[in-house]
Amino acid sequence: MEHELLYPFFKRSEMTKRRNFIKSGLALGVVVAANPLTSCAESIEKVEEATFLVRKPVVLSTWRFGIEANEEAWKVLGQAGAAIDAVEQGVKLVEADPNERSVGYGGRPDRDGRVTLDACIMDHNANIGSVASLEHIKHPVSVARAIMEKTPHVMIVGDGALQFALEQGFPKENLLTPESEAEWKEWLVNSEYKPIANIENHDTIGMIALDEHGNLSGACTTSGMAYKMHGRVGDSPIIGAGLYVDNEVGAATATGHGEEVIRVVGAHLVVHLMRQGKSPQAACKEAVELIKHKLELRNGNLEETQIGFIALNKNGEHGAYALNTGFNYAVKDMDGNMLVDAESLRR
Ligand code: SD4
Repeated sequence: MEHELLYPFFKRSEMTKRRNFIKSGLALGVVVAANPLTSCAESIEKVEEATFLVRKPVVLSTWRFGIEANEEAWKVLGQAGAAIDAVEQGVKLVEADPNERSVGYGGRPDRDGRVTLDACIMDHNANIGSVASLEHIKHPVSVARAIMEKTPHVMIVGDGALQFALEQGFPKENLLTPESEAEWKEWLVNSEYKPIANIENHDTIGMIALDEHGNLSGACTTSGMAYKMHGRVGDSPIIGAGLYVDNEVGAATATGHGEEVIRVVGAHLVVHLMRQGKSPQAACKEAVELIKHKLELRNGNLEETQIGFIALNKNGEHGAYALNTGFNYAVKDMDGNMLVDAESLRR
């Protein structure tokens, strides 16, 4: 397992805080990297000596479907592959699954019956690519990556995104499955727009990973809010809102009501708070608190709004936080793959 001395950007006092975080992480069942030949206590002793144990590789994904997506990403990470490849492969699994009705193929359509997809990707060099309101393409995350790697731009939307995807050889497909179409027709009867987060306990997939080389990357992909207005774009394809990666600090991604996440530039805020020395968990919590505060100022409906953040830092420490109960995320490292219930501000 990997041990590495880190980080110039943490001051000594922050190191102590982080040491305590690692200890409390142990109490919560979060496993700290340890040489198989040393005990946990010895590992902590090393931490006492201000040596930080980097736990890598590690991958985190939003929601329950993150378990399978993490396994897919691990096929790359476990072979010493790059985080950017891992996150793309991981989320593609969910994009292709017609039974996941909030991402990719089989995603719930907008109110006009059109499946429009949003996705973005970001690597350790701050290379970024993004698509919004893309129709007929099963893997928007790969189109986002192609934008990142093959164009001078970072974001292409709607018809332009479709045109680019077709030029790149992505097949044009019908993404509206009979099941999603039937649900949409049922919705049309009342046409009442009531976005519900935590639908069947899964939603947008955001994935962030730290690879064996110590590089961070992330991806985020969704069909967005069901029955949204045609052309509506949420936070998921917006770098800084739905996803952000700073290879010197950490990475974060969001799920839930995109409008609220955009308002506070959520994922960037979480990473910024980690840069200031906050643990991933504390950073996610503070971002959620700000969203709650802004909602209260506008008399927003706290009960019906869900927001969830997950975050990972360069040490491989992770955390999450949600506005309302019900959000969970999957974490995979060399010790296993587990679903963690996120803490929330509201019960
Ligand atoms: C959006 N954040 O389009 C996405 C969807 C989502 O819970 O995650 N909903 O706003």
